[in-house]
Amino acid sequence: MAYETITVEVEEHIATITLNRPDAMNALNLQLLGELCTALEEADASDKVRCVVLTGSEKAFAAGADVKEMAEQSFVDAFLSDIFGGEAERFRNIRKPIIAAVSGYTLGGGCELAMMCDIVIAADTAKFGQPEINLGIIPGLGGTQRLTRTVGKSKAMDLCLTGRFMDAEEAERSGLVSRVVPARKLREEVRSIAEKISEKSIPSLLAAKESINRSFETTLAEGMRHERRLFQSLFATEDQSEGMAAFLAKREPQFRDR
Ligand code: CO8
Repeated sequence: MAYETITVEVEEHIATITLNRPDAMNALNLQLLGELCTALEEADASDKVRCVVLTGSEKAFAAGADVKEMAEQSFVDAFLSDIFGGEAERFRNIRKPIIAAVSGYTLGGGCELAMMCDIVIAADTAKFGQPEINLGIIPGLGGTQRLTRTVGKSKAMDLCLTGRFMDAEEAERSGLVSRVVPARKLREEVRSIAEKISEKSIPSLLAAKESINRSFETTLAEGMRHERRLFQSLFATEDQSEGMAAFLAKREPQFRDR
């Protein structure tokens, strides 16, 4: 499929989706989010793809939702179109692992998009923030919800109420990103993480992602029950027998996604 605001490259088992609006710091508009969701759904449905990498440019992962597109919207426009609501739901439904590889500005909707991914790897040049308050609005794609669950109330308040940016080191310390790497090594490091993930059995990858995401939605007791059922269900797979047999025979497992 031909896209105008993203590029998609599939190499071996990894689909790399690159946000591509260089003139607007990869600002997220309806077209970009629509194309992104379609590309993610294609990757999710593909037998070949086992892991997705979502990235931007060196300057910006994404500097937020497109202010030019939003500026003239009235409440009724935003309410009736449920702006970005459908896309957020489509993103949430992706079952394969998604790694965000971010450098430069990762702001507003861009920071929220990174948080919608499963793992965030940051270049040391990355700058994170929820500057919506400077526009007379608040975050609308998880900046008050996912961010608070991720970095805690005090830092979420700090970021959302002042609109300040935080650097990659502070983001790692706060738990927003899992690793920080030198900018020139970002591509290579993320590739190696994606390759490592791609070697695993797809049923267990999907189950792990589903179970971790469930922890955001439910009580500990319910989450533990859900985890246990998924854990038990994996004993119905051939890959569980293979993984354990390989361990005991001191060899590498040959997973078949069955
Ligand atoms: N939207 C549209 N265009 C943008 C955006 C944006 N968010 N960010 C940058 N651009 C454009 C600029 O307008 C400029 O275009 P032009 O050359 O045509 O004037 C170009 O990108 C380059 O930007 P700058 O000249 O400003 O570059 P600087 O290096 O001086 O500054 C910054 C870079 C700091 C990133 C600056 O551009 C900036 O502050 N951008 C806006 C950041 C922001 O406020 N983001 C939050 C937006 S609101 C949001 O994300 C809400 C999400 C929730 C929506 C969900 C609804 C349910």
